[in-house]
Amino acid sequence: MKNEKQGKFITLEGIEGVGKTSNLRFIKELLESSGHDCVVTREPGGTNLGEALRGLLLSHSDENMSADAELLMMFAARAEHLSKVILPAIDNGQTVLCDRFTEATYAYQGGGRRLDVDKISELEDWVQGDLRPNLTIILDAPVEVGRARASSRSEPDRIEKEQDDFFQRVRKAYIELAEHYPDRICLVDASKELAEVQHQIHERLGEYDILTTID
Ligand code: Z5A
Repeated sequence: MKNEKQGKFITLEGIEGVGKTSNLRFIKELLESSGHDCVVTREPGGTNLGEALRGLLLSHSDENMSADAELLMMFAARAEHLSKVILPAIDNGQTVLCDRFTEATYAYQGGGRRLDVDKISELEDWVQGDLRPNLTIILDAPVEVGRARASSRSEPDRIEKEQDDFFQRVRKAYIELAEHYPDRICLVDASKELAEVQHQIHERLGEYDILTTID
């Protein structure tokens, strides 16, 4: 049975450079102004083990990592994150705001790497049980827009080194997720200027009843 005081679970998704990091702070402030006690975290990562796995997953090793190993490491990091951070916070009535979660696995490992979506779904059920985010906001923009914005930063990591067609498949998978689960996943047009993107995010949080004031 669900605890009355259970907190919300909100995730932010999108291809690289669409503005997740830029908008995470904005969302946190909106939530806090409605009385939410927020825990901000990220995937892969969020725990000591998760951050160590993140290092392995994104590092520039000469050795190719198999797609299955990549998938399993994402879920290993997620299992630890759920047990140490996400579930305790939700049970404590806090709102968890997470930079990427399982929708990224469907998009990158399912869409990008073309792994069997049924395998991902089995792992999702195994690791998460029936837990799904209350709301996933996908910041959507053409691949060239995200890549151009991200290009001003440091050297690309192992996944960022993929070619445009990989990211086109990732973007398509994200759009399909929003079409399949409109009750909990929405798109925001992130190609607009930041103020407009934030206006859309604010609207979505209202539409999905996330900003209801908490006493
Ligand atoms: N991954 C996976 O494969 N499977 C999984 O299950 C999970 C993850 C959980 C983690 O990356 C990698 O792991 C990711 C997917 C994979 N790999 N890739 N690619 P991450 O999430 O830590 O980092 P990222 O995807 O590389 O995100 P990012 O590049 O940091 O992008 P961002 O956070 O979305 O963008 P930003 O840093 O906020 O903005 C980029 C620049 O654009 C910056 O200069 C901003 O000032 C600017 N910006 C932002 N918004 C705007 C607007 N609206 N207009 C103009 N300029 C803007």
